[in-house]
Amino acid sequence: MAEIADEGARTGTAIAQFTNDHELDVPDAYAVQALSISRRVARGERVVGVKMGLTSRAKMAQVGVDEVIWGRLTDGMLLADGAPLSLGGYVHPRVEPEIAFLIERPLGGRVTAMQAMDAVGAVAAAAEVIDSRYEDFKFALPDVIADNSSSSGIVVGAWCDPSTPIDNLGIALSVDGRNQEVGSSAAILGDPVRSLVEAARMVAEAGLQLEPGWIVLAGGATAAVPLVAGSSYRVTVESLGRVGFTVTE
Ligand code: OOG
Ligand code: MG
Repeated sequence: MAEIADEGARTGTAIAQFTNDHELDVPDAYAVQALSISRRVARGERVVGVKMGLTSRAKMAQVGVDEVIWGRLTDGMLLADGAPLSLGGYVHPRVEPEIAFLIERPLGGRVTAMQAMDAVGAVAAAAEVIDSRYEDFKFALPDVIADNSSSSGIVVGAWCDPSTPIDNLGIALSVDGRNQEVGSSAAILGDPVRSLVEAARMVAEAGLQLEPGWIVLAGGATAAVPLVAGSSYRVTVESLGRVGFTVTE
């Protein structure tokens, strides 16, 4: 399964849901994810952080799964702010607004929100390109976990002072200059720092900790929007700034 998930991601090819004809529980799905990422690492990629997923009602409703999940980020997923993005290599990509934390001190296990923020060196606005490898973007909870929680690309904006309040920031996702999704960072578990607390707890279950230099994405605050050739996408987060890209024809 790890090979199928990895090949689907590497080549941008749709795959069938594993749960259609396999018993797959959540712990096994995370084991598939870990194996699939170790294939990327064997090809020379480096783990640069984790992404949290389904931390807002809007996201849960869009994909019909209502459990918080996480995935691994590698340097191969990093996209430069403002750079053109080609649809080659994707199955059916979407973009969503995110808030990113830059980890400065190791963080893992059960921590308070205050301990979590103490480990943060900076915060930023970010855009995540998600691309489920499953046909029709349809999956059950174990499927999406095995598929690295749809991780595909991340664009992180300028790093800002970690003391910037982030609990209720206005967020907009615009397409060709028009707002398509608007929301608040409060949609992310009530406060994005709760997502960081969950990240610390969940990676510890996998025997990991959030490492200095890692990026943690808190999870989409609004529904995701499909990428269309020729369109420009921009995420604006009040107080943190904006990031974006244009999809090439
Ligand atoms: C799953 C990934 C969810 C988020 O921010 O909630 C995610 C998906 O929607 O395909 O990245
Ligand atoms: Mg996301």
